[in-house]
Amino acid sequence: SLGSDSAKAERMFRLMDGFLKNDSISLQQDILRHVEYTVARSRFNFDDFEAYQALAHSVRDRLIERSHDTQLYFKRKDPKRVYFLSFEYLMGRSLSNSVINLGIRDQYADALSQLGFEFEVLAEQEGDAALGNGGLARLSACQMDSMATLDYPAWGYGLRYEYGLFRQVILDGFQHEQPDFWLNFGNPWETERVHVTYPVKFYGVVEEENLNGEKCNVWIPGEVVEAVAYDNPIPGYGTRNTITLRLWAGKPSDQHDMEAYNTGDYINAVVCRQKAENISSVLYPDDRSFQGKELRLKQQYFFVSASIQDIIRRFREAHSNFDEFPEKVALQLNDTHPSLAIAEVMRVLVDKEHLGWNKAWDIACKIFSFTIHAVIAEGLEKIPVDLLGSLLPRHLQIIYEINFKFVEELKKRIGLDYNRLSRMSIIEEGAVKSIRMANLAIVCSHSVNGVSKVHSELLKAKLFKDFYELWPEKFQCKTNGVTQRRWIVVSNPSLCALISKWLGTEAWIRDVDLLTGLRAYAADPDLQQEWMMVKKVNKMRLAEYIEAMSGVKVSLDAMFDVQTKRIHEYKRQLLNILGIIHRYDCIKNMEKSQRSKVVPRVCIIGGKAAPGYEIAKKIIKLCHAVAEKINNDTDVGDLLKLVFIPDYNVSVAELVIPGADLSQHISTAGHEASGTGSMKFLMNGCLLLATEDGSTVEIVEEIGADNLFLFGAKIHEVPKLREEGSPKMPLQCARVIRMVRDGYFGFKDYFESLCDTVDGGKDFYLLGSDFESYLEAQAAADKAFADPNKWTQMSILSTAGSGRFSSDRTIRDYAEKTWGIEPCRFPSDG
Ligand code: 4GP
Repeated sequence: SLGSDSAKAERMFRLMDGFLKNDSISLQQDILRHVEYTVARSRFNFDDFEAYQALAHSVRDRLIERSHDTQLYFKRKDPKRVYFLSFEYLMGRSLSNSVINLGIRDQYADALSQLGFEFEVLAEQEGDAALGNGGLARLSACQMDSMATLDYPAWGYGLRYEYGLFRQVILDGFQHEQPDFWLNFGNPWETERVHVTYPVKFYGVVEEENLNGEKCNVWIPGEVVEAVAYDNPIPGYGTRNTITLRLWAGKPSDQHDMEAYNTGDYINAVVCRQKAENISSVLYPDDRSFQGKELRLKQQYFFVSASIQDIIRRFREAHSNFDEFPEKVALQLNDTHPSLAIAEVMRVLVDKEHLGWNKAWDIACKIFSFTIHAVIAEGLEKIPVDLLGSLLPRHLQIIYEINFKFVEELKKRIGLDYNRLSRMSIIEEGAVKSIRMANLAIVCSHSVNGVSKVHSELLKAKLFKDFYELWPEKFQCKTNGVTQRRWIVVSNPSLCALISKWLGTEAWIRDVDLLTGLRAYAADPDLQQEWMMVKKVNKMRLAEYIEAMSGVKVSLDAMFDVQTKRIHEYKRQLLNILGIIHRYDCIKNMEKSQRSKVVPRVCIIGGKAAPGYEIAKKIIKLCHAVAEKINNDTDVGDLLKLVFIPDYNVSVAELVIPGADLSQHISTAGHEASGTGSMKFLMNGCLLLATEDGSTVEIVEEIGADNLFLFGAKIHEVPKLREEGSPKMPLQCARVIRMVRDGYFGFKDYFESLCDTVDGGKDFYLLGSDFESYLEAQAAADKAFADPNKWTQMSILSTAGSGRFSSDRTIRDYAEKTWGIEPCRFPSDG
């Protein structure tokens, strides 16, 4: 214990600068020690992978030290903490990010070179931690980095899936999914906390008992699974603070299904128990489209229950009165996935702490806030009542009770408007009676936010109009951001150095608004020259990767035009491919003498399709079929190339984004909640070709409409265009679709249903009506690229304007306006 003498404790914190030293000799010794004793290889004989493991362990030691200091400091200061509950995190690799945030990358690089290894080569040995699907999951990772850097007393909670997002393997142009058993070779970054375990209950019955004359509900579970904590340190940049991402894994519990053991069916009992342990085994690979799967519901409750037990245990260490709970705890629901936490908090406060319903509800309403990442009603999670009732009988009762009280209150406010009452009810009647998780989250949360201005407005005007009218003050906007540490400092070191040189400081890495200082030099020929060189080096890196992956050699003089993100109809990779076919067709039909005027392009597409999403898989196949044709056409040569980058993930993104000249964010207006890829490209001085959707609208506000290539229908125009349908199909679009239909790229029958989505009468995503304006934007991009100075100026202005899209800004906003928390910085350097 640090005792009550706070001056003494303060001094101790100041004195203690960690046991581990960071000079080259100490680092070398540490690495070799881990080779010998952790990896258990001879220090005289180990390969790159073993060197990476030892290196990672030595970095982890430093992270652990800091994380202990941070937790101890938080404990002493006892600030209000935020607990970020997210079902998915796309952390990617940890090594480079950690040593950069710790401020010891160069020291490590030096130590390794003394040992005969290269830092960059070892960094490539690390696999990605891919415990998430797409935007939502990577956003969680960026936000963790910002919470640590800004010294907020924060915890992340999630699930430690044994199989992360599937690996995408392309065979004959078709996507195949392979399991990502990322823990096969161990995970040097995590620490298993064998003592931090909680029982998580499922099934069973609820019985009423009499407690001191009061009726109370007791849940007798049918199954118990143990949750074990695995801690992943998240170091801040420029601070000693290192926070924790705590991920839960399922483990056998002594209490599990005792009945089965007693009946003597030992083997069966063990097998059943193993099933229970599999709760955390696999990540669902569909973003926004699963419905009512028992395992998924189990996963959600498992992680929520363990997290809430952990949070309450921590609170109780310092407090005995739950009145103080809202002053010490903020719980952030990252989408609906963790919203069972509401019922769980109520269960604990009512059934176990016996606070009484009203008091418990009052507390719950003060601690929860809710971020929604969906745009359309179909994307909202619903859980069949029967399923919930069998798996979590007490929670179903609690949700019914919450709903009953809510509807009663609502009747008082709005009268007997049954349509509206039934729209707002947490319970959806119908063929399958279900719980609307978003409604549950909104009813309880004191703040509900969308992830861009446009999205937040859409929530108010459409998806949650009824709720907005009832509680306008609840509805907020928190435009997403990404961390410049990962997306510039780690992934684009040459740009990082260049920016620091011209700004005369590295302070922008913590204070990203300073990037606007680049605006003053955007037209400076010296900066432009250096800027172009950096881009060239990054393009070279990317070109080498492309050649290694696909055998296609690409010209560095060509414009690298990238669209990388999950494959979805609304994201319109198909529009991109049709545009490429059009370009190809134009080149083919051009007089040879005209070809010298064509701006050469390398079109790069990458992304995964959910395994059950047929149309998305066809888009991937079409991309390959078109690439096959174009890349082997000697008529076209370097004027046009198309490559699909397989298995797009965080570490591939780190390579692709810095090397892009142009990137496409071309969702049908009104469908992308925010989009965060665009922000990463923007930071890296890549020009955007985009529709006015999601966060692009704010990017335009920041950098000006003439600094990017906008096209397409605006949000308010979409409904009318949809009504008009195919008549708007322009000739050029009809022609390229015809080429696909006629089998110009082969697989005629297979592509038929894909073509139908465009010219089959509906064209729901408006490829036809946006086609001409898309081609115009592409032509404008060509024209700008032909003028390297102008292009480079636009590129510099893109980076200069990207500061507003840092997750630091987003997190500060959440901290101040939603969570009510303050920085709590370990006093190591002052
Ligand atoms: C995504 C949204 O589709 C994207 O627009 C947004 O930028 C991102 O969340 C972060 O807010 N949604 C998901 C998902 O990834 O699984 O719903």
